Amino acid sequence: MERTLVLLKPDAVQRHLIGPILTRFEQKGLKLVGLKLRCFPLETIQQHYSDHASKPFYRNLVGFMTSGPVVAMAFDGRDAIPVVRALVGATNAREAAPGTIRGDFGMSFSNNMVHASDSPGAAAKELELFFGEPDDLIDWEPVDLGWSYNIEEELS
Ligand code: FUP
Repeated sequence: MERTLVLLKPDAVQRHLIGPILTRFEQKGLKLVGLKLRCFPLETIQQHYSDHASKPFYRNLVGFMTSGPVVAMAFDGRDAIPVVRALVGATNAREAAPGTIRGDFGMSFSNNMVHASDSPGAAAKELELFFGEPDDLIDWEPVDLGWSYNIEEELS
């Protein structure tokens, strides 16, 4: 099982897309284990995007991500990191494939609605940053687990 971080960016919140986007992840069979609506502090967002600190778009990106509420979510699933990235689609929403979240809901490169961890290392760091407090993450067992997966083949 892998755990990954998803952020619904301020454009998704302002455009009333929290429900439709969360539905995509739920319907896929990912297990929601953490959920927060916050205006995250500037320092949190700066740390989150620290790999991009030297890039020309960094200032705009941090300004955008602190411009309003963000929804942080954590999901569990087999191969959850690549599965979530595939559901989200290409960074530039205009180029993202139809059927992906960015491909279906957006037209912008920078206002692209969703962030998703891109590797196990990034996921670990990002989960600690957004869900690092005790009780932030909830472990629970969905009753349909044996229907979403073949337990013997995939979860043993
Ligand atoms: P992604 O992994 O698809 O979320 O994209 P990146 O980590 O490469 O970039 C983080 C965010 O910076 C993107 F979601 C959009 C923004 N960005 C720009 O605004 N301009 C760029 O040239 C590259 C990224």
